[in-house]
Amino acid sequence: MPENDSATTKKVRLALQAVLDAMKPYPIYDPSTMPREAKRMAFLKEYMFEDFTGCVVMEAESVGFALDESWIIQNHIPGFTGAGYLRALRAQPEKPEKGLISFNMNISSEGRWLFDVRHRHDHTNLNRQNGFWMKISDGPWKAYYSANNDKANGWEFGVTDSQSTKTSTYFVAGANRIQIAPMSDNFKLDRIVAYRENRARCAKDIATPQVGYHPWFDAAHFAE
Ligand SMILES: [Ca+2]
Repeated sequence: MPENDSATTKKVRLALQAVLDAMKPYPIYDPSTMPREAKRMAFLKEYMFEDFTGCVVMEAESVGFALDESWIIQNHIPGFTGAGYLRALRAQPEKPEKGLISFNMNISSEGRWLFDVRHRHDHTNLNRQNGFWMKISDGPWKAYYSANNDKANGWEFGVTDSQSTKTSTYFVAGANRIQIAPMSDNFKLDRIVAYRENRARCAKDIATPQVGYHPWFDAAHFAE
């Protein structure tokens, strides 16, 4: 406390100190030490979708992925669900090396699960730009294609590994994972669904919302 602090100088001094205190950086919000972007991405990459009585709906655009020019999130073509869709930017027909995206599921009903992917392919030759890579649990990476190469249907379910349109695996209770990667550029993925045999209607109904969806996790995060 200064010796000759008059009432006036004290008032000014305290007011000045209040301004200085208000501008002092609060340590935990110091931008230079807060890796906000990286922290958000880490959370998204480990996002765990919950099993909703044998039906898991996952928006393709809702989990994190490396920004290595493999995918882009878009919302240009109407008819998608959720906040948009993933569009493959990379053609890697030989093997999936880049653009791997994980979808983690917390499964409560152990047993045989089926999968499908809502997608679209827009090349005038419907046999082109129509595939992607997918790895289910510990199984091998396999090429999957749109099951429909006869006519342009827009957004649709139905993918095949060239052997069968019934893609399935055995899931244990607890954490399970599927992964995707781009194979042909321009292929678009809207949502991925996993379901028990008797829950196909829930899984294929596009009105079924994404499970574990948080209201603050909205389209604004994915604006281009
Ligand atoms: Ca979507």
